[in-house]
Amino acid sequence: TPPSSTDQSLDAFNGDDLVDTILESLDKQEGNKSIPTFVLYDKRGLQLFDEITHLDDYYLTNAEMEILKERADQLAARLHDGSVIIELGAGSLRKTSLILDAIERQKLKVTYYALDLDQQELERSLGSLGDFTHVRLMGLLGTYDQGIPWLNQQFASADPPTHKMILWLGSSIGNQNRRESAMFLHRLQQMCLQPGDFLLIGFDKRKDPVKIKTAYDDSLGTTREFIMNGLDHVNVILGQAVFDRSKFDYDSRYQSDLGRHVAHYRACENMVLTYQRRAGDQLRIPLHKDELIHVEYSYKYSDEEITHMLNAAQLDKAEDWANGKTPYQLVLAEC
Ligand code: AVJ
Repeated sequence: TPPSSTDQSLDAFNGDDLVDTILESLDKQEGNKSIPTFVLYDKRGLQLFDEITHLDDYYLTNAEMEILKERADQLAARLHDGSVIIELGAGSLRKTSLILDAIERQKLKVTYYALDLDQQELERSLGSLGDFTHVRLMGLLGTYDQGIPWLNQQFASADPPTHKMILWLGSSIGNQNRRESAMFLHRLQQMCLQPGDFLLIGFDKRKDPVKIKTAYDDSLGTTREFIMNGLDHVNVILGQAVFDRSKFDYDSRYQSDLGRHVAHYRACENMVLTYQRRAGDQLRIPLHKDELIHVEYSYKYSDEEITHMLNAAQLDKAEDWANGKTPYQLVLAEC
């Protein structure tokens, strides 16, 4: 089955929206400057992230894959003919293939939608999955905010309602703060899920701070390159060389009290970022030496925080699958 990519959701994706979003998040006082996390995921960013998932230091992917290997059959048994799987931020699909293989073994007619940000990467990863007879593969290009309403519309009028399972793996839930993630899960349910639908969520758990810090500042420097590439992507989006990468460094910190890793760009010297507006005027953003620009959070969860998250999002826990070796948790939640 050739993957079919929809481009309905492309519209807002390269336009002035993104430019404004980036400029607004930068044009703040010292301490409040940020760059939206999605800039990390252009074509090169997706490739670098895939490299990260193969690193020993980045324990998350292996921990999740070990659980999935063990539980894929149980997971597939929760689906039936006509069920739809939607993966938010599908990536390389290495771990997803464990699930799809199990569905194929159980001969279930299931449609799988992979939502991600780069068309070529999406096509390449879907193409690498091999042939399925029962599972149908679909690519969906865009952000969550674009893909989710589109999917919702696709299935809105289905009667009986289409049975759905949403995959939110790889600790993607950690990229927003705890309140935002709870709100996102709640909204997701309200928008496109019915009672009996499932959400599979991968939580990285709190653990030895050194292990976490090493995962986000690996010895090969792949994470550093992944983060720094975000500045190149910002320049592409802005259409101007606003950032000189050589004047910035990657600042990686694990805040164990808050249970989160924080990624910043650190200015190596005093400078003024300048953006030439179409109207003719210039936006000038001065930076001090050592000033930080936030780009990414990676929140870690304790058992209590997982329970709290599910309660706040009004989800029931159907399964709770742990990895004994490396604290990591897959939760199958039911609406
Ligand atoms: C893909 C968002 C789960 O936060 O662990 C990896 C991204 N950033 N190394 C994470 C990431 C730095 C990753 N997520």
